[in-house]
Amino acid sequence: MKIEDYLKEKKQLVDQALDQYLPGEDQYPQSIHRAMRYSVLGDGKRIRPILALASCEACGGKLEEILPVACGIEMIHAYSLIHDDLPALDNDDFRRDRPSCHKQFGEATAILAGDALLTLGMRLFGKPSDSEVCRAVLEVMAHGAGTDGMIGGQVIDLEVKPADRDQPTLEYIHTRKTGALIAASVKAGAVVAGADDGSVEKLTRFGECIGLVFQIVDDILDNEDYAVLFGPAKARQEARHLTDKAKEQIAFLGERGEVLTEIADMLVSRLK
Ligand code: GRG
Repeated sequence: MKIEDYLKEKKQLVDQALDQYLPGEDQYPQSIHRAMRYSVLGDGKRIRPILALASCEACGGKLEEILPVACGIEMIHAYSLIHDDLPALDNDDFRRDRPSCHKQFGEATAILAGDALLTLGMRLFGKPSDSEVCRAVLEVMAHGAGTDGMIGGQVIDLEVKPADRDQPTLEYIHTRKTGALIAASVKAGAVVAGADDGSVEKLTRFGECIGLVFQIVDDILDNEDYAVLFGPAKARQEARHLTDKAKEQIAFLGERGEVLTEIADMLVSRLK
């Protein structure tokens, strides 16, 4: 199967499951459920849940076990975007080509919609059939989304002005703000599949490398941080180097790692 077809098929699967896991628009209290659905079901790439599915499949796991976890991950991602767009943070009026959540529903509802998505996401991490797996997934995701992960990166991004960012600071921000949730998605897939510790470790390294690549490419496209510090050509070179490193980590998967390898190649060469 071509990678484009794989991504399309898995995006559809995730979108259908998200639709089912989210409370209905008419469910009381309607205002919050409408805001949650609006933000999650907007036109996103679903790269994090697809990585979780691909990682789980590469390790021989079952799709029905990872699907709720993958949806929980996308909900956490949607919450981070809602909160990031708020006036107190990035103050963005648009997200995914339409008004951001607070523009559409008001600030108070947007804050609560983000909170509710984080909570529902966590609830979905308790869905796999093995309780030990649920415990491990909760640990992986709470770590990836918390103060040593996404939130930690966001805090330093707020506190250190772009002009004052040296390479270690940039690396701290980017491995956490964007990279941690991407790495956690790949790791959660391996954990749900019941992969051995060595394999989980290698897949986590893969996730960390492509997570950083994702942000470096974002910077190149937006001419920010990495692109400013190193120049776009060197930043691109670093992204390619990290992609090679990522692929080395999963060489042990052989043919089963093909989809993840192609996703890594796609992320480094994306143009939007
Ligand atoms: C405010 C809790 C909190 C966290 C903020 C992820 C994040 C941390 C902020 C998002 C800011 C941002 C736009 C960063 C650039 C990289 C990024 C995460 C882009 C959006 O992710 P995509 O491209 O979006 O996967 P789609 O819409 O495709 O899901």
